[in-house]
Amino acid sequence: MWHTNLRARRGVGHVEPGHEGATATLDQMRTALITGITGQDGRFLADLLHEKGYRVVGLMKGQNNPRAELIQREHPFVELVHGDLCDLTSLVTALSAIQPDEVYNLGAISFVAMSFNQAELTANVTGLGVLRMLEAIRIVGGNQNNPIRFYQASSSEMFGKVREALQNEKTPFHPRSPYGCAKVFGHDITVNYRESYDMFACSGILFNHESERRGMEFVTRKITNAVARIKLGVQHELVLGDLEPRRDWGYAGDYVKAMWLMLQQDQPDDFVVATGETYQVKEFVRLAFEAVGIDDWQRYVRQDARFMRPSEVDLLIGDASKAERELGWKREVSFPDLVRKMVDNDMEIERRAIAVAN
Ligand code: GDR
Repeated sequence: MWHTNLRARRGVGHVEPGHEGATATLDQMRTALITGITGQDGRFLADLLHEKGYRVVGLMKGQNNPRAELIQREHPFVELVHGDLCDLTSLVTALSAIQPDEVYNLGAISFVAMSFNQAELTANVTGLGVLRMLEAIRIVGGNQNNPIRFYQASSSEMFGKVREALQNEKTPFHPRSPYGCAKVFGHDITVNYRESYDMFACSGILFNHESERRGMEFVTRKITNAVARIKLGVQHELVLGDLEPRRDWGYAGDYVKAMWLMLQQDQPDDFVVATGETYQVKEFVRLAFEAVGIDDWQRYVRQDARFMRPSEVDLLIGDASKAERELGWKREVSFPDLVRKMVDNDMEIERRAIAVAN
C-alpha cells in the first residue's frame, strides 16, 4: 500500500491518462526534487512540473557550480539545494529539509564515451548514486508507507548487445559500457527497494531523447551544431566516429511527460519509453544537412578513431506499448521534426554569434 499519509492528505490520487490537467485543482502544492537539474531532462521536467503547480527543487552539487546561473536565469522558479549523489549524508539533509512528495533521479555521468575513461567514477555516481538516494528516502520517509515516490532514469543502454529485435520491459540486459553496467545496477536496485521495502519506486527505461537543449558532446547536437556552422561558413567539416549504429531517437520534451505519469499511477512499475523507429547515425547526418539545403553531406563528414568506442551498441529500437497502454503516453515529435527543430535552433544560435562577433 503506497502513499497513504502525505499524498492522501494532499489530495493526490490516480490521474487518468490524458487528464493531467486535473492536478491544477490540488489545494496544496506538491514538492518535487530533481537530481540532474542542469541537464537536458532536468530542465524539461522542471518546466513541466512548474506548469502543473509543483514546487520544484533541484539538487546542485559542487561549490559555485557554473550551471547554477543557467537554471536561475532560465528557470527562476527552481529552488536549488546543495547535495551530491556521492554523499549520502547530503542527500538525507536535503530530503529532510525539502520533504518532497516525488524524487526524480536524473543525475548521472551520462556520456557513454566518457564512462570508458572514468569507469569507477561512473559506477559511483550513475550506479551507487541510485542506492544512496533510495537509502536517503528510506531514512527520511520511513520503512513503512514511505510517502516519497521515486523515479529512476534507467536507459536503453542497459540492453546493449540486444537480445531481441524490439526491446521491451522484459528484454534481458547486456550492457556494453561502464555506463550501461552502472545503469543496470541502478535499475535493479530500484526494483529491489520496491520489492523489499514497499517503496513507490519506478524505473523509466528511456531510449535516446534529444532536443535543442542537448549537450554538444552527444552525437545529435554535435551534428546539428556543425551543420549550422558549415552552412554559415564558419566550420568546414564534421568529424565523427561510427556512422552505422542505429538509435531510437525521440524528443526529450515528450519523454519527461512519461516520467511524471509513472509517479501518478496507483502502483509503481517499470516502463520502456521509445518511438519504435530506428535510424542510423548517418541518416541523422543526412537529414540534418538536407534541412539546410545541402545534399552532398559526405563531402563534409570525416571519420576519426578518436570518436569510436571500445564496444558499441549497434541497434536500439524500443517497444513502448506498455507505456502507451497504461500511462496513456505517446510521443508527439516525429524524427524528421526533431532533426529540423535542432538544426533550426543551431542556425539561430550561430547566426546570432556571428552577428555579435561582427
Ligand atoms: P548514446 O548517445 O551513447 O546512445 O547515449 P550518443 O549521442 O553519445 O551516441 C549515439 C551514437 O552515435 C555514435 N557516434 C558518436 N557519438 C558521439 N557522442 N560523438 C561522435 O562523434 C560520434 N560518432 C558516432 C556513438 O558511437 C553512438 O553509437 C545516450 C545518452 O544520453 C545516455 O546517457 C542515454 O542513457 C542513452 O542515450 C539512452
